[in-house]
Amino acid sequence: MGLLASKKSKVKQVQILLLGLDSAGKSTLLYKLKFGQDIITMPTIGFNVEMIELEKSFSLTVWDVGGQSRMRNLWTCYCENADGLAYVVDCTDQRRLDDSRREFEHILKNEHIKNVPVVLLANKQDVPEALTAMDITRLFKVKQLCSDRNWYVQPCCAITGEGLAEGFRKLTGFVKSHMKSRGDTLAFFRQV
Ligand code: G3D
Ligand code: MG
Repeated sequence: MGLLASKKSKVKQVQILLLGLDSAGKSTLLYKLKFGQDIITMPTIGFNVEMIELEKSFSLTVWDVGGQSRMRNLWTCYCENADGLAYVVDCTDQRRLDDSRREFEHILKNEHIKNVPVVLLANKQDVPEALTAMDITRLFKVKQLCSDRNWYVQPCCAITGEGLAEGFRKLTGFVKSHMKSRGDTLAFFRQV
C-alpha cells in the first residue's frame, strides 16, 4: 500500500449504474465507449462491469445490469453505491416504451439513489423512425420524475458512438456537483 501510495496519483472513482430494458443497447454502448468498437453482444445474464476514463483522474466504474424482466428485480441490489444513473431507452421500440418508462419510474423511487443524477440515453437515433430526445423527455415525464435531481436526456447511437461521450460527460459533471454538495468528495478518493 505504501509503495502504491508513493505514486502520488489520485484517481477519483465513481460508480455508474447502466440500466434499461433488455435490447435497449446497454452492452453495445458500454463496449463502444470502452473500446471504440462495435461488438456483437449477447443478452446479458447477470452484469458486465467496465472502468471508463473520460477524464484524467476521474474514473467511471460502469455496471451494465441485465434488463430482462426476470433480472429487473435485481436492479435495486446495485443501487446502494451508485453515484449516477445512466438509463438507456430503445427509441425504436414503441411497443415497450411504457414498460421502460414504468421501470424508470420504479428505480427512481429507490432510496439509495435518491437525488442521484440521471442521464437518459435516447438510443438508436440512427433508425429513421426513432423517437427523439424531446419525445422521450415528454413521454417519460422526466421533468416531473426527476425534479429532485439533476437530469439530462442525451440522443445517441451506440453503434456509431455518437452522443455517448457527451452523455457520460454530462453525467460526470452532475456527479461531481452532487458529491460537492454532499461535501464528501474526499471519501471518494482512492490512491492507486
Ligand atoms: P442490451 O445490453 O441493452 O440488452 P445490446 O442491448 O447492447 O445487447 O443490443 C441489443 C441489440 O440492439 C443489438 O442488436 C445491438 O446491435 C442493437 N443496437 C444497440 N444499439 C443500437 C443503435 O444505436 N442502433 C441500432 N440500430 N441498433 C443498436 P442484435 O441484432 O445483435 O440483437
Ligand atoms: Mg446487455
